[in-house]
Amino acid sequence: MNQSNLAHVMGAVLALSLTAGPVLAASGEHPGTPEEEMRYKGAPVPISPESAKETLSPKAPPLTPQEFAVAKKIFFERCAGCHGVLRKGATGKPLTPDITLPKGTEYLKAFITYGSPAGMPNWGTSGEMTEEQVDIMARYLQQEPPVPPEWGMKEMKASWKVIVPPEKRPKKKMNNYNLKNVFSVTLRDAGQIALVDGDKKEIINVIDTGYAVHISRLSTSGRYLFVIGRDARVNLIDLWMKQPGNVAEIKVGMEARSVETSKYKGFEDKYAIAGSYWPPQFVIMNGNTLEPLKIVSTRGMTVDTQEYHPEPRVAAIVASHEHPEFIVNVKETGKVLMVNYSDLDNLEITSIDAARYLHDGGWDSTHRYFMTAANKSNKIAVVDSKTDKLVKLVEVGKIPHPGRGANFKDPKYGPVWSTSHLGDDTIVLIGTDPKKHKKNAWKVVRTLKGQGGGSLFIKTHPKSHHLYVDTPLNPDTKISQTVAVFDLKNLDKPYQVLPIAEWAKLGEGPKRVVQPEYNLKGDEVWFSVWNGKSQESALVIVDDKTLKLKKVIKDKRLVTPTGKFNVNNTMHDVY
Ligand code: DHE
Repeated sequence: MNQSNLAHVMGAVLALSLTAGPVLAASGEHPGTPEEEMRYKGAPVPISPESAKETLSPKAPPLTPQEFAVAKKIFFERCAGCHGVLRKGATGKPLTPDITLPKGTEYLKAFITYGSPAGMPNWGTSGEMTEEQVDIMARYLQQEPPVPPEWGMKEMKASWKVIVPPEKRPKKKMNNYNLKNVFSVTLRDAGQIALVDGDKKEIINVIDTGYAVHISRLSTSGRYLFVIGRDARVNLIDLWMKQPGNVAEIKVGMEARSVETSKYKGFEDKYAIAGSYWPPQFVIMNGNTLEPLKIVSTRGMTVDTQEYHPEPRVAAIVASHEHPEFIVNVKETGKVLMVNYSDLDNLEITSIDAARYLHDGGWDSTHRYFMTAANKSNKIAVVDSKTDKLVKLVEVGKIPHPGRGANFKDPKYGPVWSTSHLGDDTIVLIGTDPKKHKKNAWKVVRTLKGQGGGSLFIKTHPKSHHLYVDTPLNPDTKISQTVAVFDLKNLDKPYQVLPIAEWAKLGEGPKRVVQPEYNLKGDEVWFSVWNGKSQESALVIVDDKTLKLKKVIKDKRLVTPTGKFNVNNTMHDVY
């Protein structure tokens, strides 16, 4: 079993143990968590366990310092992604001592050892964990959670490097690449990105970035590329250089997922922002150098029960086109923060109540309304970036996961934004035009049936009449290795299935087909065929008109490609 499966099992066993009562393994399911979602959530937390200070809780069974070290490592690598570093609960159930202490060591041990009989492998009897480790984990969970250190201005400044200062950078573009058609491709497990020339379909350069690198975003001018790793390292890449490469870097915390740049008139290329999972905060930086300027904590009260949450992680961030504002999704509190960057010394933040747990999202076609997934609430929150108000919480399917979503005109209902789901096979279309199609606005006007659950990303382009829906986390390889294409001119027509992984002609491996991304012209769609770290992966390019294979890019350097960010489409929020 690989580490990520292990993590899910661990999460499943623990969560089950704390919710199912004292009957051993009464249900075979991770409560409320479909298999597709569990596959998604298990990345190890890149916080060094040694840095998290433990205190012995007098009421809990004792642990030696060595046992603490073992338990922390297991917990950070395998459980914290779902349960939170402080075990306060997120997509996984809370595992704080007020819950675990009354259950006791023997109870916890039994669940960790035997797991659940209905298909979920178990720790002890599977041999993944020794009896001793099970015992350590059972005792560890009754202790107060060890708290990793904070990461403030001092630590950020110490990690900050300007590799090429702005005055030493080119004054004009020094290469002949058609930059608007360059793709930044996440090489997840290599901790790198590949810059790929979209015209020639060749790798320009492979650049070192953070651990388990996650997303790329562009500055307004398109000159600077920002990349963030799960270890909270941000890299600033200058695309004007003869050989584009890193010009600055910083570590903004210990774990992070999102980065964005200022896009409002007069602030182009001026600021960048990065949000972190740990510590729960965001930082506004100088857009040319990554110098950290302002750090803001996101700790606070949850939107619904209005209880204090010590670890509200920062999920998606988008830059407003209506005001000099960053729009920051705070996952565990369920609040959307409109952070006005026009005066960093007198920072104005409008806090909008949405729902838990906020994750990803994108703009409607007018770039006024931010459509964002509150995934555990099965809702899309619509935020008006002009009035800085919540417009609506729209009920959708199970665990919406739009990426940035897809905008198009429904032949019957007018402009819509759409999302697929992790937890079911539907694609919902939400009306987004409150002026000309008032009665359809902020309502699900149509629901399409896709191939299955486990979808992460959906994409179209203003010049295309196709809608692509991936399903990389579906347990059936016939579904995870293919993509569904809908015809937007005739939504009643059944979708077509493109055998993307088969076209790539790779060897063994999961070969998940993930994240459609268009080229500059909007006439090609690029897919990653995401294989294991030591296996061959590929990029597959489809001709959008004919839906035929156009090109497969294979290269030893393309290790675990996942996200792809076309410079033009990312700069201008085209999706
Ligand atoms: Fe992502 C976007 C968080 C796992 C590929 N992912 C995002 C965003 C967040 C997020 C908050 C929105 C950023 C923004 O717009 O500012 N992702 C997380 C997780 O917490 C999670 C569930 C588990 C983890 O431990 O990291 C997770 N993500 C994954 C993957 O396993 C994916 C499929 C492969 C990979 O590269 O790791 C993955 N996430 C992506 C991609 C985007 C993304 C490609 C950007 C989509 C876009 O079109 O902008």
